[in-house]
Amino acid sequence: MSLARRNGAVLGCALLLLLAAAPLAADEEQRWPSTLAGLAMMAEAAPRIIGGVPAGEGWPSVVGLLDSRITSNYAAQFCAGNLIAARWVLTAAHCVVDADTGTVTIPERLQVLAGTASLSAGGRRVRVVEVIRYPDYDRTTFDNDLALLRLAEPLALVPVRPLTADEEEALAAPGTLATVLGWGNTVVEGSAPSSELLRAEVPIVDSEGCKRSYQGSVTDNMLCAGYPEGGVDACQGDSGGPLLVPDGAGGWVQVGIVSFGTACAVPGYYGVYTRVSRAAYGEWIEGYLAQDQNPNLVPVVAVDSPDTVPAGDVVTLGMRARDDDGAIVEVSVEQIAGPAVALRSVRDYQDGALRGMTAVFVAPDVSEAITLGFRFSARDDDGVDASVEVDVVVLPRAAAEPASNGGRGGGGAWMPTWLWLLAGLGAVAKLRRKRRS
Ligand code: 4AZ
Repeated sequence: MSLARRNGAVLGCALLLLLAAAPLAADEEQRWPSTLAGLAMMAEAAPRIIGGVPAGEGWPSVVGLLDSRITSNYAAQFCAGNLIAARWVLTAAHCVVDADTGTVTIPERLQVLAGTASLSAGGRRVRVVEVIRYPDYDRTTFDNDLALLRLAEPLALVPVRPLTADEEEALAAPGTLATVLGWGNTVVEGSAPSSELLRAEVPIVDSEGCKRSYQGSVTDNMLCAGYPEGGVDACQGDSGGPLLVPDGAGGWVQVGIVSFGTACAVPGYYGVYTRVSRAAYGEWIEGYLAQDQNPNLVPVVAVDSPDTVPAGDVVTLGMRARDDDGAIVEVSVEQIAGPAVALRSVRDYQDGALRGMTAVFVAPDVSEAITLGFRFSARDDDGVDASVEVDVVVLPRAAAEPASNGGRGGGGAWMPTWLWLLAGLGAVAKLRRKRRS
């Protein structure tokens, strides 16, 4: 589910939570009248709905996905994920892609809660520096529902790796009892997310049975788990969390990602999971994880800019940054030479990752040629900076050659798409590249 929707749902269910006396954070319980507190304790002892039991602290790879704008972990949690390597979390694409627009959530909006089974105590919020949805994710069918989150730092927690295609038969055959974990909804009707990590055991179901029950909307990229009679299932808020099976050596391996289902725990409808063992997923994931084996590389910064511009024109400068072993976390621009111009800049994102910056200014009115200098900088997730300086010569109107700026300008309309078309203008040759690290 999208960030906004969960936030709404969480707010909406706050009252319901109180009325149902579902377990709340310990410090919140203490503020309740004693009768309510008593009710809360009864609810704590009652069997968890949708067949879950408190998971305890033995699941360090399971992390909560939080909306970074919300300070309470309980209110901020909207999905889950699984740490598959020290700085990589595997989650559902639908957790980080807007269902209506397809926009990928920017990393700054996300945090990962790691190192705790409780949303009310312990653990640590870790920054996300890159959100990568699987390229073939289909937000209307939920096909290929997976995404990777690159964390700002490696975590000293034991990861649980994804199941590979050749292990599927031995470790995840139909009938295998798998374990699903999450902080999601604990009631079939209404909304009561859990403040403690819950776990439930569900058998893996053969694909034919699952496809029948969902009448064709389940693809070979999906896997089902659950009981025909219902009663045990993942639910809203568990999305993105892992479905695990024993790895045969005393550990666990991730076989699924909580993806969707018709309601929760109802008869005739299994829980549907992303089938992690698809060979294409393995290759895609490996490509990103392999980055961690590289030594740190400094970010590379390139700027597209025209050599010369006529006075009065709207000028667009585009900076692209790249970091082969990680992610760009900050970009900036400053003017370093010439009469000050009012520089407007915006960060550019692609697939949720910071990719660069676009800066726009109006070339000042001049009677003779002047040179304006700008410095673009980028910082990567290892804290390494790189920068590039670029000069733009402003010519008096009369002296300006009409074609020198590709006919751009005219009324200040800003068209970023032009920017990349200008790359071949040879402007890059004029750059004075300066790196510092
Ligand atoms: C959800 O909305 C969701 N019963 C997750 C899992 C299931 C249903 C809905 C499976 O995030």
